[in-house]
Amino acid sequence: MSHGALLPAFEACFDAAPTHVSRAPGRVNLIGEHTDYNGLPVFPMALQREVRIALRPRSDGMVVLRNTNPRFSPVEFEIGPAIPPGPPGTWGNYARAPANELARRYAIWRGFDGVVSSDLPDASGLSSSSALVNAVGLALAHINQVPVDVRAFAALMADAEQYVGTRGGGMDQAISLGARDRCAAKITFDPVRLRHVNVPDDWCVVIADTGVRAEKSGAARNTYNLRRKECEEAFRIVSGHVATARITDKLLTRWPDLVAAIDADTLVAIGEEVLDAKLLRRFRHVVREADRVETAIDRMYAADTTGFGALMDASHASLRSDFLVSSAELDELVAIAREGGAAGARLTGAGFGGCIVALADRWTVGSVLETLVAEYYECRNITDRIDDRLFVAVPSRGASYDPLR
Ligand code: NG1
Repeated sequence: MSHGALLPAFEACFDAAPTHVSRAPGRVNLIGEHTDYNGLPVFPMALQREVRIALRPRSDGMVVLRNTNPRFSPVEFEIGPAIPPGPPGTWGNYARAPANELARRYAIWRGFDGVVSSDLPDASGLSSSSALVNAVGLALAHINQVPVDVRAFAALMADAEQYVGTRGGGMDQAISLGARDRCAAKITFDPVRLRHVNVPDDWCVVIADTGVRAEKSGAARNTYNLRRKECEEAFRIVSGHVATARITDKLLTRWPDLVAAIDADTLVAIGEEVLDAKLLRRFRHVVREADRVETAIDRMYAADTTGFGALMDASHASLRSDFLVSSAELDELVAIAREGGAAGARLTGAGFGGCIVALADRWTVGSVLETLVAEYYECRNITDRIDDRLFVAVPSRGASYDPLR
């Protein structure tokens, strides 16, 4: 995205020139879904699409934001450690979130005037929300001389986003801040770490949007939070049983301890013994998905498209049947992508709507895109903004805060 209309828009709103641009990309998660809030690895990459804020620091503590998208009304608030939230689901809460958290930890006092623009579809599982949190957070940190160490800052931004009421994990903030060009990254948590892996040159990562919005600040939020609770409960029961039955002597206080101490097959077998049917499904998804992340990274190093694709298919099946976060439209897009020749496809992000990610190579990508257009979008008479709904992701660098002159 170029600065395009952003700078004139700022001048029209604030009658002055902006001094900086704070930008943060969205992401697509290749594999490792609903694992991050359990402290288990994920494997996303940042996109070429991003949230951008043209801004000018103020000499008081106000943050004054306008959005180039007329759907998003103006937002103004004063920085502080207990900022009252706007109505649930409104975009301004994603700007208040980092201001609130930074003010809880540092003596920040200086706000900014800003115009926000984004070429990321919102509520689509591509993490436009965390991109906004990061872009505002980075701006406030720089303006107030708060140190920005990417890994610590990613954890801080993940804590900040809890402000909106979704008990999310830390994947989105970490990849949006720490990504490298041409790379995906394995992210592990507590503390945040990124291992960058080159995406093979002839791999094409296709993103297709169902057009069904996955408002995580709305209805989907409750299901998302419920899944997190179910995972906590399953962990409590299984780790308790493992300790009582002395299956291992290791101390199991977190999910990563459990999956490191006991192999996936044995864990699922233990789950079958001690969990009820619903919790077993959630547990099985998390255990198997964590395993798939490790194997998928090996497959990427080996440039094994077929192997990576098969893991994506297995991930989708598990998210659909065990974790129950897919939808008819997501399943349909996945099936069409496979029919068009994709090596594998799955829902990406939280689910409940939003996007799928499909893996193709340079020889099959044309057919995958054409089949998706013909069998999903044209069938629904969706012809406008097709490039926003269906595109090939370019693994891109993470967020930055740059002077304009
Ligand atoms: P999206 O798809 O951006 O809503 C959410 C969480 C992630 C992760 C995925 C599921 C937030 C900000 N993001 O992503 O942390 O848990 O779901 O893997 O809550």
